[in-house]
Amino acid sequence: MPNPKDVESVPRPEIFDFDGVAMVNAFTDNWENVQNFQARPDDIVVATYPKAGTTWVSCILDMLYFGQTSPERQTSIPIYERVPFLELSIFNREGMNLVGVDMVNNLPTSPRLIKTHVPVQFLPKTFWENNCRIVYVARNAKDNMVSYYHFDRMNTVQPAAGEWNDYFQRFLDGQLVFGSWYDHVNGWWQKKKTYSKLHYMFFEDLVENTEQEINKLCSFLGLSVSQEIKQYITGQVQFDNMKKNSMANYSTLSGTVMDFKTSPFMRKGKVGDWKNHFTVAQNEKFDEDYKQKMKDPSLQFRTLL
Ligand code: PPS
Repeated sequence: MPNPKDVESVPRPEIFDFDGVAMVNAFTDNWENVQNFQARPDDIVVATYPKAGTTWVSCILDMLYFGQTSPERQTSIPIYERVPFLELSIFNREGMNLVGVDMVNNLPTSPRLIKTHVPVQFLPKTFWENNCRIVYVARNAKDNMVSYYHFDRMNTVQPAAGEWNDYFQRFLDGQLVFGSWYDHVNGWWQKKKTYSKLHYMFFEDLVENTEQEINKLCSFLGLSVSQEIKQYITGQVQFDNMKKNSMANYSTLSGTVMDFKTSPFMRKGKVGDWKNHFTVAQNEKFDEDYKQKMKDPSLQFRTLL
């Protein structure tokens, strides 16, 4: 187990091109089993570009489905075990075996809640064949980049973050793990136009009105949940509560793959933190580049509330 003080010296993986998408081994080593994964019709997928609100929505879904029947889950099982990360394959590393496909196949629950960061073209085909429900969460690119930067500083499964200015350019170039944010959010948005069981939601809307987003999720999932329970869940998943909840805040991985002394997983949870990172010149460059890449006027993000 690396000493968190030594996070700088832990070897980091190399990024490589994987069918046009930047990836690292931890997400491609088990690729055949990922692609051959057998979905069930009631499986629910939480798909996101990294750092867009996966954990937040995973906790909401877990409480909606299992909060009444087995509330002890939320206080005894880390979120990454309740909602496994399908393509993750960390084997024999720091004494850890986290193999997403196996973790999903061993889930005792129904429905199974499954996390993925793959771009739409990589989702295993049985999810489409079984007409599974998919919740896609998107976050504005500027805050997404900042959150990812701090995550890459502290997560040894990821390539090193390096200097901020360099990181900024790699984000624009689509050279972070799971590839281009622009391709990711657009790819899933286009899919929504033809696949009705895809619910596309925004991190900013969740911050602005969590309860309203929970209501929309319930309609999409066909769940009838009392107002009282929805309000209870809304309270439980507010940032400050999740930050101190060791089953939601990834602290059980701190000191192994993650180093919370460098940056915690639950960092700020805000809209607009990019303003504390972007220089004026970077912001201008970003906006110009964004216009070139984001051509569909129906997909709009808010960078401030
Ligand atoms: S991961 O590693 O891709 O699964 O990360 P992910 O969960 O998608 O994103 C982590 C960011 O989401 C923030 N977060 C929240 N914000 C507000 N409220 C709640 N409840 C919440 N839960 C998680 C988390 O703090 C990360 O964002 P930043 O901006 O870094 O704080």
